[in-house]
Amino acid sequence: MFAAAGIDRSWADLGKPTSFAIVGLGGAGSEAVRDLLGLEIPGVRPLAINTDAGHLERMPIDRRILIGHRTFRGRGSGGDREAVLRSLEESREEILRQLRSYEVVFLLAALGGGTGSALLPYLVRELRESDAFPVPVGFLPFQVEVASNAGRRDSVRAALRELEGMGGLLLLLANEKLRRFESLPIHRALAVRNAYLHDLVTSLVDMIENPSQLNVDLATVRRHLSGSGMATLFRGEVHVSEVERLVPQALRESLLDFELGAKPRALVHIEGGSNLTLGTLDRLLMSARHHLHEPDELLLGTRIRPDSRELVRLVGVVSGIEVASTHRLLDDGPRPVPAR
Ligand SMILES: Nc1nc2c(ncn2[C@@H]2O[C@H](COP(=O)(O)OP(=O)(O)OP(=O)(O)O)[C@@H](O)[C@H]2O)c(=O)[nH]1
Ligand SMILES: [Mg+2]
Repeated sequence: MFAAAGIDRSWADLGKPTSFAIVGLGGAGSEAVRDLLGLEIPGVRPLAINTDAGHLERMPIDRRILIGHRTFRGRGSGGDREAVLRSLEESREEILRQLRSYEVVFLLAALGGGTGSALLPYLVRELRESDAFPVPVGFLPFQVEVASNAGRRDSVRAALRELEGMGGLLLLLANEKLRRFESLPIHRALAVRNAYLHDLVTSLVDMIENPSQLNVDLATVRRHLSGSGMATLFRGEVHVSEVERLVPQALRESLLDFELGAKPRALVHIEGGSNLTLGTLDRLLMSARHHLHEPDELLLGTRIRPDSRELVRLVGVVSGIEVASTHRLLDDGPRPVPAR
């Protein structure tokens, strides 16, 4: 019957698991991918792309792509986003040959440098034109970095303009929000951000690969997220008796300053122990709807894990947001000295 319809592959072939890749772009993006490897992301292929050969060399990742070597001689772009964009044509085929074989491609980049901030919008556009579904995550630099380096602000502004102009999903995390952990060593503070990334990746893989009682598949997740626009992550964990606290707490602790817009959308993945009841799930969902201002669309995935015991964990993507973090970062130039 399939052959008659022009499909010559077997059912088994068509039912193959979804292929996932997580790709670090530039220095910070690649470092984030390396850190995620230590947290385990089974079923997801890690890759790194950079203009900086030395940095790539140090990445314990099999698939590494050096780009722009004629222009930068393997030395990194030194924040020159425009030069990276110009050099991309020489590497385009190689990058796309490697990336187009995956169905879902997480792309991680800091927006304040040259390489990651040029690659992120470029690859989102290219992958959307193929069959792949890109999930872009941009890190906004610390306020102090931007205040002391106008080039970083220009890179962030240009990358955001391109990404926003294209529409579709863009997840943002602000480094500045890590300042509440300022007494921690830097790598421990970054580990907080990486925990968000890890939960994003593992919960989307789980939703797509292991449909739960509530049936969610790749097409549904893709359709939902593709219509999302600017978005961020929230995550948290509470005792089963306190599920009403979970969503407001997770939203308060998110790594971006934002306001919910008029039409928020959300994707929520919930994990609980075998005693997670319909009543608890219902209370959690009512609370989510309330704190997310009755979103137009709320896509839900659930997973029962006996080892969760009395804990309920949640990972969410909220979109349709007004991002205060970017306004603050891009508009706050040096303050004029008040006249005496
Ligand atoms: N090194 C590092 N920098 C981070 C991390 N997260 C965010 N950043 C920020 O990343 C920005 C610098 O971007 P990089 O990723 O180093 O730049 P790049 O994309 O490699 O671009 P060029 O080196 O300029 O070509 C700075 O604003 C850092 O604050 C991280 O985990 N590690
Ligand atoms: Mg670099």
